[in-house]
Amino acid sequence: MKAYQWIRTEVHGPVGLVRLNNPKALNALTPDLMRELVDALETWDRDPDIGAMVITGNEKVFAAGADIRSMVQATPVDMLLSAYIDLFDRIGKLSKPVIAAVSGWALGGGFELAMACDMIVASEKAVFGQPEINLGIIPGAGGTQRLTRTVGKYLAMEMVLNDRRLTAEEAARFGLVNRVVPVERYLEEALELARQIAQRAPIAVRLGKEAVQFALESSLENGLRHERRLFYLLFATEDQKEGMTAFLEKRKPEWKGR
Ligand code: DAK
Repeated sequence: MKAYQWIRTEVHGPVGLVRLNNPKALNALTPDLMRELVDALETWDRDPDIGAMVITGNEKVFAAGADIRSMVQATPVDMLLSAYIDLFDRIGKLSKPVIAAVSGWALGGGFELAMACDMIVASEKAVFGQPEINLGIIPGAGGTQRLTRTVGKYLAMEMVLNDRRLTAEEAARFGLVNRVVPVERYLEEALELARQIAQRAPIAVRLGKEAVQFALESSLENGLRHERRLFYLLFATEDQKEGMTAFLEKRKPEWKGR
């Protein structure tokens, strides 16, 4: 893995970890930082030795949003042409699972980044919010769409229109996070979850992720049809034969990712 300026990368067995590293601006997501983040994640997405990825910040802040400094004087055309949103979309298109390990602030684009991940593990100090209204704008990287699909219209309205922020416990109650753990343990917990998933049948994990994502984009009928095709496809894998044979032989399966 290359040396990056705005992120730190570590490999923990089959898990790739990215630490956002722009501490002077509370991990504000500058275009350069986003470019490095996506580059690291896409590199691991292609690496057969990596099965899952974790994105984290530090105990005080996950990310305080897009870089306000670089947007003050922007025109609509600047925003339209900015690479920012394409970079966000590329995170949503990764085929391996990505877990956000969040402590402290996850605001604006930082919260949208967490929501673009597949799972969220929160420390009890995490705070989630879409404060863009304070800047005279609205969320632009999924914050009105992903949030509403998860928490429903009424709470999303309050968060988007009036900067209602959620504590970790509230976020758990509204289904926004997978679990809340003490601050000393949130990163280890996210890494352990990633490690467990990375040890499972890789193609089934990949297609399972695709199927769950599709549920957010389609009618139930189309979603069920799509699920069934992916289900049938798995019967063409060696891992399906191995998984079922191992069950019957009362042994652990050995996955090949084929
Ligand atoms: N951008 C740039 N700098 C930031 C920043 C940000 N988002 N957040 C914090 N900083 C900087 C502060 O300016 C300050 O810098 P110095 O004054 O030291 O130079 C330093 O980080 C420490 O911040 P504070 O002094 O404010 O720290 P506090 O602990 O007092 O407060 C806070 C922490 C997180 C509550 C506060 O910093 C805060 O409210 N930050 C802004 C949060 C926010 O409004 N986030 C939304 C940003 S807008 C797009 C789609 C989406 C987007 C963009 C484009 N396209 C479709 C193209 C997304 C937009 C956003 O996310």
